[in-house]
Amino acid sequence: MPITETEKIWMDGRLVDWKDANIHVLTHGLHYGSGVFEGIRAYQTDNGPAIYRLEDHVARLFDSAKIFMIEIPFSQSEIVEAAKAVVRENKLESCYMRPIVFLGYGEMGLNPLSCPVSVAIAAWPWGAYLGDDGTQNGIRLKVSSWQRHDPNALPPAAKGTGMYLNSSMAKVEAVKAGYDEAILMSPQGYVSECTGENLFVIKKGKIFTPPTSAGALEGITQSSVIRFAKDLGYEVSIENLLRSDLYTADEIFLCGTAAEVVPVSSVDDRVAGDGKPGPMTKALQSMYFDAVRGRLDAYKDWNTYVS
Ligand code: PPE
Repeated sequence: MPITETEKIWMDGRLVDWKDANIHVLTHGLHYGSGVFEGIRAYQTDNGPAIYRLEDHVARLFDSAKIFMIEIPFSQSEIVEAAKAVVRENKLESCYMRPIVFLGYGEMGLNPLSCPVSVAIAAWPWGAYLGDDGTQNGIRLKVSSWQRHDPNALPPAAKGTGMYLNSSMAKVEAVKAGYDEAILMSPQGYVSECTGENLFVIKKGKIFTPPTSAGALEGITQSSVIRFAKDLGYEVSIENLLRSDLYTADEIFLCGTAAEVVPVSSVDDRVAGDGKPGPMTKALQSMYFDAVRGRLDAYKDWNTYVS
């Protein structure tokens, strides 16, 4: 999806012009994928723009960095304030935000421990990641021939930049085959997640989503949806799912910061329910869109206003 340029990017402690946020070609992260990142959204609310679950995203960024032994040269609260400044200074009403921490220029080779660490936060207006039609009517999924990485090869709890070659290959394969998005299975044969979204399956009124041990990122949108579902009185279970559970589901949806909440109309050409977004999916989707826009009192703690 194309990027719309904005004015300023926060880089290593200060706001620089968009065109000046550059790096050297021998940057460690470019060669070895040695970086961690987040995807965050800010939404327009009645009290101005609010970043959704900012503190949780920043905490996960620091967890990801810790897993790879990358030391972030800022505190969590400095990054929180920097993120707010990026939305404010670019005068954005709603946007997608990309904080990234990466090993910079100065060392080459696989021992990165003395490499300088850079941090940047960019933000730009970004529409529906899987298309407006997908958000409304549902998307078609395909189980990938690529597996999610084993937790002892690359830890799924970390959002490491290099790890996304796996997702990218699965995405390309699915799109070239005429589908919208891919589902990755774990090496143990359980359903893991999509290329950049967590997956939910609904069967006989009960909601299921795979655990981190199946290779899924512990999604922040996933955790919002679990709370909404419980508050609506639905039963939710985090457990391993088989490929056939996808084929016999009454409803399926996926969720993530970029994608938001998106209904699934079919998996490997097996139609989910009647192929239209189901009632529980629609209820959770509309709750999500209300919560991110600060319209639900119960979840206002999750909206961080930028000014
Ligand atoms: N799984 C993966 C692999 C993933 O990348 C994401 C976010 C999720 C699940 C959902 O996590 P959360 O955003 O906390 O609900 N993917 C980010 C990057 C997508 C991209 O294309 O780049 C995102 O949604 O911002």
